[in-house]
Amino acid sequence: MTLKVGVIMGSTSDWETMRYTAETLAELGVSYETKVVSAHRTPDLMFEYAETAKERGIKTIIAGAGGAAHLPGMVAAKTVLPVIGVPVQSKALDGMDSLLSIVQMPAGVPVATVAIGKAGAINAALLAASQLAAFDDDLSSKIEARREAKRDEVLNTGELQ
Ligand code: RP5
Repeated sequence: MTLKVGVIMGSTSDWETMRYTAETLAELGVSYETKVVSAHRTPDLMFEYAETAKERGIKTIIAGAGGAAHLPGMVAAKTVLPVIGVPVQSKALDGMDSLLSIVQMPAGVPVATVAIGKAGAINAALLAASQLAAFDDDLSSKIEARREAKRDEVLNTGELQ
């Protein structure tokens, strides 16, 4: 399977959140790689990753980071691939710092920002899959099937008494 999504994160501590991205991509059969790339601790690696992602076949990058979460924005500055930013729930400020660091990009360098934490990590995978599904009917059917399964779960467990 060709490599499609690059899932990167600022620290190994982000894996607790970003594993939901990986799990969701795996569930949909989307090929991905995972890597720790830090904007602050390994800036040269971050630029190299962003600059070479496209030529390595990656179609979308999902970048998770917490606190001073500069990774998604800096990666977006160095590639024209779509970048989805996942704000990791930080200990000190509960992820509001991560969210605001990621979401307020200047016009011209977009980062699609999802919710803080687990929901955002799952949705980042679904968003990346939807982008790829525009050119892949089989993947589109898998996303629809997942939606339907979730709908049925709610319908089947919706009785509270
Ligand atoms: C950010 O700093 C990472 O994305 C992580 O969310 C946060 C804390 O990193 P650690 O101190 O746990 O390595 O760069």
